[in-house]
Amino acid sequence: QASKAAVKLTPTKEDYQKVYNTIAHILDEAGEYDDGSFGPVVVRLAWHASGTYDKTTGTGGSNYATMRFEPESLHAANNGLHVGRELMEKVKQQYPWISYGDLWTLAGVAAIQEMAGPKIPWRPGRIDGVASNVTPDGRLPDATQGAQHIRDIFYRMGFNDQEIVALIGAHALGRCHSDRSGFEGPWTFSPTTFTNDFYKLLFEEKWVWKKWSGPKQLQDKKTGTLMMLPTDYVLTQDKSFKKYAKAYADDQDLFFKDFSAAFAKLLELGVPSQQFVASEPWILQTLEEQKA
Ligand code: CCH
Repeated sequence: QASKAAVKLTPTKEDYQKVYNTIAHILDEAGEYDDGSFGPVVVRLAWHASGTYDKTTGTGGSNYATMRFEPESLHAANNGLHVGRELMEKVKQQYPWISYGDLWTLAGVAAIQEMAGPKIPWRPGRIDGVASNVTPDGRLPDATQGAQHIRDIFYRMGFNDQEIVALIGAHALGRCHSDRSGFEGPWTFSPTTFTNDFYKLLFEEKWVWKKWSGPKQLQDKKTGTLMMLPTDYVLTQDKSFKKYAKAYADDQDLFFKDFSAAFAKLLELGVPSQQFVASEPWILQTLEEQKA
């Protein structure tokens, strides 16, 4: 008879729900960190792990979790994401069978859902790569640029204008840190709750250039406490982007539906479909739903 330890079973949806739950609890144990949640930085980790995808060469994306390796871990765009990676290391120790790509993307899903966002369909199947799989610098967007740059970057991943605008709405969450990106401040008054406030504020507030020695960014004229990146502001200036941004400002349900679809797509970029364990993505439950 085989000893218990030798029996290796394929993890089930219930096993991944357990990992989700562990992540959800850790996101909340942030104490004085930022606005009291690790949720936003973990969403950013999932996005930067996935957003390196290049559809022409099929390289990049979340499959190999290459941000673990230098030089990708040191790319300026990834400044500060060691916070998220180190948090996830604790989860990895508890569930050594999960791949880093699955862990980081699942953490992004848990963070969105626990911060009152939409359900994000997700399934496991990413495998760990090696250092030679790292992606070149420059695949993630540069906040100082304009509409052409945003399109170049996101079209390379296979997204259209509507999906681009929906994805950037994640800036309802979190904040910029001058010691990470050079930019400073939050986009909304509720940076740990997923809302369509990013778009609402873009249109409702008057935005003026911040007078400071840091990189060019906008601030709301009324309070001076909120910020927009040049690339965020472009969503109100470019005709095609503006159409979608306005629609999301007016309709939170539409934003939730479109964000969910685009974010789920982002998290699967570059993962060969035969690697997926389940033929359809799963919907995992929030901690709150499991209480009921
Ligand atoms: Fe972003 N983002 N992002 N972003 N981002 C920053 C922070 C967050 C750009 C630039 C920046 C997406 C798209 C873009 C988050 C999610 C997403 C920062 C500040 C910059 C700069 C980093 C710092 O200083 O800590 C640009 C440019 C684009 C596209 O044009 C997309 C897409 C997503 C997810 C779907 C989240 C969340 C944060 C907050 C992180 C935190 O630590 O609070």
